[in-house]
Amino acid sequence: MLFFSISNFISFAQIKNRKPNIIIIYVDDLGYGDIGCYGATLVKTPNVDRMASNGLRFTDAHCSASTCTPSRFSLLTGSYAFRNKAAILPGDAPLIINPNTPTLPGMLQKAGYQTGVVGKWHLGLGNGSINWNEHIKPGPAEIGFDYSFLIPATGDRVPTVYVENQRVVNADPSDPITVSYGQKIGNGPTGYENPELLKMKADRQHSETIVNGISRIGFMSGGKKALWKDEDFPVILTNKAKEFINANKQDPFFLYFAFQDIHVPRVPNKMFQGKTKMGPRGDAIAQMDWCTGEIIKELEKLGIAENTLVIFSSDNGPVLDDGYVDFAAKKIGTHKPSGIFKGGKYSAFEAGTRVPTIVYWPTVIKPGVSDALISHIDFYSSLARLTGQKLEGTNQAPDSFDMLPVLLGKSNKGRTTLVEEAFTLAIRSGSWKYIQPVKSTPPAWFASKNIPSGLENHQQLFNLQNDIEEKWNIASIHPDKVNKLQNKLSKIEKAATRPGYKQ
Ligand code: NG6
Ligand code: CA
Repeated sequence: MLFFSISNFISFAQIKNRKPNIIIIYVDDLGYGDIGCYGATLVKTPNVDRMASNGLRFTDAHCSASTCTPSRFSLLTGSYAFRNKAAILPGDAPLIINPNTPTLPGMLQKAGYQTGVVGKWHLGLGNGSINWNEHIKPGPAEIGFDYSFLIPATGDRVPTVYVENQRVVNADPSDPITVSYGQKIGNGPTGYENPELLKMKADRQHSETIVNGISRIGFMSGGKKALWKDEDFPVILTNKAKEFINANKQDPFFLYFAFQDIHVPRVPNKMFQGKTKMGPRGDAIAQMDWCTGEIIKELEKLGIAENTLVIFSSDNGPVLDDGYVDFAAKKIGTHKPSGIFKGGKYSAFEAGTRVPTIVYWPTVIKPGVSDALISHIDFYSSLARLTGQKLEGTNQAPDSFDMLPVLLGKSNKGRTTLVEEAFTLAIRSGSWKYIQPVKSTPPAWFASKNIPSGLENHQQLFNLQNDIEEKWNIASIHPDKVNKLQNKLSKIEKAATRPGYKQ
C-alpha cells in the first residue's frame, strides 16, 4: 500500500516553498557491517550513527554492482551498468558516460540546481587521448556538473593529482604530466624496482610508479607540484565540499561527495592513525565518519540542515586485501565487514551490493528502519519526482524506479525485482536469489582475494527467507523457479525496465 500520494507531496513542497538541497555521500568499499549503526563495535562511527538514528536506515538497499565504476555509472544515469558494459576503468580511460546521455546531475540542473562533484570519479575523462596538461574534455561539466574537484580514477591509480573543473591543480607547463598504462615512462621510481622507498608493500599490479611512498597501478611522470599526499584527502576533499556548499547555500544545490575512503591504499591522516585496533582499514572508517560529520555540521552551521536531503551509502561491498599490505585481514578481530551476509566486493553474493544506506532529512524524515528492497539506480527517478521533473515518456533513466515514498519513509513498498551485477548477473525476486552462471572468466588476480564470489559455471538459487547467508544452493530442487528467474533476467538484460521508458 502506498502511504504517500503525489498530492501529499505537492502540498509538502508548497509548505517547504523551495527545493531541498541534495547531497549524496558515496563511500568507497564500505561494507554492510562496517559502521556502528549496522553492527560494528570495534570502530566507532558516531557521526554516521547519528544520521541513522535521526534518519531512515535501509537494510536491503543495493548499489548496482559489486565494483566501483559500474555502480557510479548506474547512480548517475539510472541505468544498469551492463547496458553500457561499464567495468573497472584504468586511470587514462575515456569518459564512459556519453555527453548525450541524460544524467542525474543534468536533470537536477534543469530543475534549477547548482550541481557539484567532489572526490573519486572513476568514470573516465576525455575522449581517449587525454592530455593532462590542458583543459580535459569531456568530463563532469559535459554530463551535468557545474563544478568538479576530482581524484580522477582511484587512490591506487595514476595520475595521482587533483583535477578541478577539468584542469590539473598546480599543473606546471615546465614539468608536463604523462601517464601510461602500458610501458614504464620517465625515470621515476617504481615499487618493483625500488621497494626500499615504500611505506606500504603491494602486490605486482600495485607496484608501478611510486608517489608519496606508495606504489600505484600505472606509470606517470612529471607534475611534481601537482602530486597529492594521500594523508591530506580527508581535509582537502571535505574543505572543497564545504566550499561548494557555502558558495551555493542560497540556491538549491546538488553535491555528489565521493570519498576515497575506505578504498586502498588506506593511508589515513595523522588525526586518525591508531584510532582503532584494526589498522589502516579501521582508521579509514573512523576518518570517513569524521568527514561525514563535518558535512552535517556545516549544514547545521549554515542553518540549512532542515532543507537538505542527505543520502549516505557505498559503491560496493567490503574487501580486506585489495593489493596493499595493510594488515586489514590480520587485524580484523571480531569485526564483520559484510555483517551477516556472504561475500563482499567483486562478489555476486549479497554483501557485494547490499550496502549501508541512510537517508537523512531532519524534520521531514521520521527516524526508522526500512527493509524495502531498493537500488541506488532509483535515486534518479525519485529525485526527479522530488524536484518536480517528469521522466515519463522520455529516454531518461531506463532502469530507475520512483521510490521517493520509500526513501522518505512514507511507504515500505520497494522493488519486487532487482539485478545485482558482479562478474556475472544475479537477480532478486521476492525472497529468491538466482545467480546466473559466469560467461567470462574474472581476472586472474581475483582468485587470490579469498572472498566467496558466487561465480560458478552452474546455476545457483537461494531462498533468502530461510538462508540469508546463501549457503544452500537449491537450484536442482526448483528447476521451474530457476527457469523463471533466468528468463526474467534475460528479459531485463535485453530491455529497459522503468515503467513508461521510451527510447
Ligand atoms: C582492481 C584493483 C583493486 C581496485 C579495483 C577497483 C588489481 C589487482 N586490483 O583492478 O585494487 O583498485 O580494481 O576498485 O589491480 S573499485 O572500488 O574502484 O572498483
Ligand atoms: Ca569501490
